[in-house]
Amino acid sequence: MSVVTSGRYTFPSYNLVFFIFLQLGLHSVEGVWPLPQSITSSPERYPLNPQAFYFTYGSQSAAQEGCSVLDEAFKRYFSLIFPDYSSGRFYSEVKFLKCKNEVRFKVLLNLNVVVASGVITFQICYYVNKTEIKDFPRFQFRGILLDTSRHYLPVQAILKTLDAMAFSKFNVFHWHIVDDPSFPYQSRTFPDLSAKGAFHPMTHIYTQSDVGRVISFARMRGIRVLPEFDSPGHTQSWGKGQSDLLTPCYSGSSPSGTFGPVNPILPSTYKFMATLFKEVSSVFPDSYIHLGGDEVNFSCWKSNPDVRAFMLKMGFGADFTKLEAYYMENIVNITVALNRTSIVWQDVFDYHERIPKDTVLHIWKGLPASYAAELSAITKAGYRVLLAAPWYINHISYGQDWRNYYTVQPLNFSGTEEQKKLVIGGEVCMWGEYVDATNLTPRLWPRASAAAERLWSDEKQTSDVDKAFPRLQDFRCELLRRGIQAEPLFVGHCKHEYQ
Ligand code: CP6
Repeated sequence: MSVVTSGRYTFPSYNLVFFIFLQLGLHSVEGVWPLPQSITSSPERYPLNPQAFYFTYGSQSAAQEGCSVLDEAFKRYFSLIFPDYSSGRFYSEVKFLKCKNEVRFKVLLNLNVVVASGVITFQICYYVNKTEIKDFPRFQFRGILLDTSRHYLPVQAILKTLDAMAFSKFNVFHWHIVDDPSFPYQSRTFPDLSAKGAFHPMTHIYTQSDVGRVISFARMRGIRVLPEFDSPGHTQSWGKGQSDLLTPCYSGSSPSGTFGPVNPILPSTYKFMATLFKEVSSVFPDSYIHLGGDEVNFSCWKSNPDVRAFMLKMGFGADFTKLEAYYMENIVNITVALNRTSIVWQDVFDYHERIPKDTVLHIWKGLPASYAAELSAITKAGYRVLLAAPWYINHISYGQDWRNYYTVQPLNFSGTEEQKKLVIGGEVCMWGEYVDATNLTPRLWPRASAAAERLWSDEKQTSDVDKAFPRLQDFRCELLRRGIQAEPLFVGHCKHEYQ
């Protein structure tokens, strides 16, 4: 058993190879999801005794005993393989006798019910087929976006999602933490942002300790936390706790009382942003920060005479994309000074902004034809790119929409081999307009798992969506068994319902 412990990638990819092996502990190859790069299963079966079973570090592995991420993962996965043994309910009096090959796992679990009284000796056997797996991810970035501004998601709901993410080998939690409707992040330096901008100043916030819990829970599961503080658009809630940050909109020659995007013409704006991002970079250890930059509405900037005067002074004329570019360049430079790499939505590239070459562009717009053209253009310019457009899971529809997420071909665009290498991965976006803790889990799973296989597995081996169907059905049952309330794909039942 070997373990991937460190990055040969810019995005360290520390999901663990043994995760897959462990799924085999209870189910046959059909339940293995996402499909490993290579898996050979023989009919040879071996008894698996929980009292003798243990995980071990590969002798070639960079990590060795005492690595808390792996030691803790060993414990979690032990419980998933031997749930009854681990709960301590049934096995305390049980002796493990020699197991015979013909004893079936399903039958054995039924024995559990009668253990309550007396000292009874049972023969309890788990079996695993002899299996060899060689595995590694196709893409280094496999993310899920949660939006905690449109609806507040309790920390528990986030942790549950992180757990489910690890089961599908996602390795980046993109936390779209604030936006127009609310500002739940409780800032140390600017506490008014959440005190005035959250849905509720005490209950609908993420304290520093909440954020710390999310980060360490994610880290234990091989998941990085990528914070997004989206600006200059999508910032209505910021204005409540930070006066003079947003642009005053005008109606004719006087202020209308409404506000637009962040005000790009004031030095105080950049001072504020530098302080905020300094805090963000101390709270979130990841080397990447998502700066947003999407969907800026120019009408308020246009209405404001001070903004128009600034434009003339800067030589931007009436081209507001230049103003947006000027703003984003300044924000990107702030994160450069903090030794962080930026990720921005594709809009920033579309405005031809002068941004550092290591910036990652995030594609969210369009139908297959248009995102393929964008992939070509961005990689041609030499930037790395992340693909989200085909995996907008908040846009669900009747029927088996997971098939659309599965059949995406991320590298099917015109470009050289070098260009294709610049596609670092993809992301499933769960925007929050119609999603809160009541419907998050069933909407996300197993849909996101379909994207997960596209991002992890070899495209040729997983090109047949009909072959994937029974495997995904099995995997969805496994998610249920692990406490994730994943939706059914279609008519059917789960085997574990009868155990
Ligand atoms: N919020 C923010 C959103 C979206 C974006 N940014 C969005 C736009 C269109 C669709 C889905 C989501 N809700 N901040 C765009 C990246 Cl279809």
